[in-house]
Amino acid sequence: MTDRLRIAVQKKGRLADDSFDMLKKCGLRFSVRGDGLLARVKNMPVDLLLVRDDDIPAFVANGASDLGIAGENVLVEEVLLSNGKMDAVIDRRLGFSRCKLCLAADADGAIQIPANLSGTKIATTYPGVLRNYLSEQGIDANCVEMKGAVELAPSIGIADSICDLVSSGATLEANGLSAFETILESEAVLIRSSRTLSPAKQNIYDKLVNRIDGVIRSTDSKYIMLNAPASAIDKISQILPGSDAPTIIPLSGSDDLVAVQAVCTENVFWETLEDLKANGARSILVLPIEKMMG
Ligand code: PRT
Ligand code: ZN
Repeated sequence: MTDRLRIAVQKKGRLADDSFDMLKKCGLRFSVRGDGLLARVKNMPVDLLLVRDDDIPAFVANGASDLGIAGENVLVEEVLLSNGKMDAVIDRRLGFSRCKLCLAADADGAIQIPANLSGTKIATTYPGVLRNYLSEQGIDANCVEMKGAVELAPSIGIADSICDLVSSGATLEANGLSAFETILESEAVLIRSSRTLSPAKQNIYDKLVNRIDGVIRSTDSKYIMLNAPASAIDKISQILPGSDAPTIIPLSGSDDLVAVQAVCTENVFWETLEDLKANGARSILVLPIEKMMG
């Protein structure tokens, strides 16, 4: 039987679509349908194990899967609940599904800073991370474990505050709550264990992570083309975000103007374009980059 690399991915939920998207951008061809637990990649020896996000770190740790894609929040929680015994670590950060695990309470209530939590009840779906934080800070508070709808706990009197994930902040606001402390900043991560892969799987892994790195870099990267007076090149090169030496090309029929082309590895905002224009750049074009390999 040929070795196939197995990756555990959330089947359905906030992480699922972005995880599938990233793997598709890496050139993997697969379809996810029905109740199947396994999706076979057609053009690479890779199988996707489709599961709930909370199970992903354990599946990687116990060898049911070679890799996994999950929120850092879930990885940290599962490792803490295992008292650090779970063999699952971050291989690399993936840059999507960013969120924060925050402490929040009634915007005008008695709890405004972490020290106010002493002797109170905090509702959460992250008891591991919360207890770890409380003990590190020397705060003596009670953790009320819930499976969901944590934001409702203060209004129905189950707890005095909450510890929950926040992305836009709309849920907190809708429930009259306000975040006063961030315990953990999270994004999607690729998870692996300390086990050595077979040479065949290692080969597939090397190829895959090379492509993942290319996808991550190209997500924020842009190709910029502009014309500018030769005398402005130094200033313009400094403004271009995250670019190495730009390519400078003389323009036919012009002694003074040159064309500048550069790969910018950081986000290019409108402000950057306005800054470039103010420094003499004209005909500025910003193009997306689909793939990159170093
Ligand atoms: O079924 P399964 O167990 O697989 O999924 P799940 O329901 O446990 O998780 P899911 O799909 O909701 O989230 C998966 C992962 O997405 C999380 O573990 C995080 O890593 C990441 N993520 C990013 C988020 C959020 N943003 C997020 N905003 N997960 C949850 N939320 C919730 C939060 O709990 C709160 O209820 O969204 C609400 C707050 O959102 P805002 O935008 O109103 O602030
Ligand atoms: Zn879950």
